[in-house]
Amino acid sequence: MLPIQPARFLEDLHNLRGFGAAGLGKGVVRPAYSEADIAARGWLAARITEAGLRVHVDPVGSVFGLAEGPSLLLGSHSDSQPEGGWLDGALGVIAALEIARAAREAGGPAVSVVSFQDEEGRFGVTTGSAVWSGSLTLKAADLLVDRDGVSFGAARASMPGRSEMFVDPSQFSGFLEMHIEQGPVLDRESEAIGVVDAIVGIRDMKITFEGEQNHAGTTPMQGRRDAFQAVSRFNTLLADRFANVVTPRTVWTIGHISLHPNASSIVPGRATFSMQWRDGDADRLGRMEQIIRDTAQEVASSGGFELRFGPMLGLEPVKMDTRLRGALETAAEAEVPGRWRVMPSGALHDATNLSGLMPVAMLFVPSIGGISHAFGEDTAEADLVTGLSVLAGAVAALG
Ligand code: HGY
Ligand code: MN
Ligand code: MN
Repeated sequence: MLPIQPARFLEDLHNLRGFGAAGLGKGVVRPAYSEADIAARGWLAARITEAGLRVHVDPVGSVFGLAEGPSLLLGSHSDSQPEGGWLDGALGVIAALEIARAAREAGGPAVSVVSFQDEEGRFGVTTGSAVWSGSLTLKAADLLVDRDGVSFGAARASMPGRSEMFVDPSQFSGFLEMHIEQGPVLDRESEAIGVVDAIVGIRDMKITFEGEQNHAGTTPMQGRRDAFQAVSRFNTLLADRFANVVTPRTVWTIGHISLHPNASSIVPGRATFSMQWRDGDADRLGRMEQIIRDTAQEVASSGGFELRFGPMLGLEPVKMDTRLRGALETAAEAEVPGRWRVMPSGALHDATNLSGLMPVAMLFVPSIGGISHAFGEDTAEADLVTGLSVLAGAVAALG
């Protein structure tokens, strides 16, 4: 067994939480390229150097800690949602650091570490690992903009210490990512570990309805071309149209909407909103896309709106590697017999992008109340340490 040090692991996890700490509890605000994110990555690079690994910050700001020669890659991301929890991504990065240190102290196996940039998609969808894995060109990524119109190219240019070179993925024999479940299952079932069998796919695009800006008091309801009403009608119709296509696991979300000019006495002339949907079946994602486009077109034509679709970003559903997953299952059964399960991931992870480069596998620890992407996200420290032990057991076995 690798000589992991739970106290050192927890101390670094709490240190990382300090960068962008927000809210009353353990929340963080640490979006990609924010001051807090850049400072956190600087701190991480120093810890990686102290661990005896070679730091490499790639052109988009993903921070690697490289062992000499061939190695197993462990990691996740350290950027957060606009309002996030202290563990989403950070847990996998610090667990990777602790195992890399313990592996070096034990004389092997060789373990490298990574914290990918913009997994949370301030600009795209798992942008840093999408660029590294080649599923998104750097040129295309640089043109992506956040909700305030800042481009990825401008934001990454603000981050010091980036190399011009990307890390060569062929040095890695595989990728293991530990993550919080971000859902209610393990907590509800009082189980300690989830071993992931597959990660869902996703589609994400902006949709704009253009109607007619007008006076909220003098414009009769009949004949208004109120862009918010178009979104409302679209959303209601969609639920009906999806009824015989989706399953209880399918999800779709309108998480961001901007109305122009966004004033209480003005009928909004324009509404731009994010349309995101996820499912484990690529074919179902495609059928949902067609329904979304057709329904938006129907609302636009019947209500006299102009309709625009932004570029659609997406990732395909992926299955975890059998051998790596088997090592996690064996380690889980050894550590918490009968208190673990195989389960799908409804959240996206960098592991999806890496699955095109190398074998990948993931393990989950419980999220209290299933809360995530919110300041209230939390996991009992005993569960965090259990996850670390299972990950270490799998790494030792794969060694
Ligand atoms: O949205 C996701 O699933 C990931 O947490 N970014
Ligand atoms: Mn995450
Ligand atoms: Mn997340």
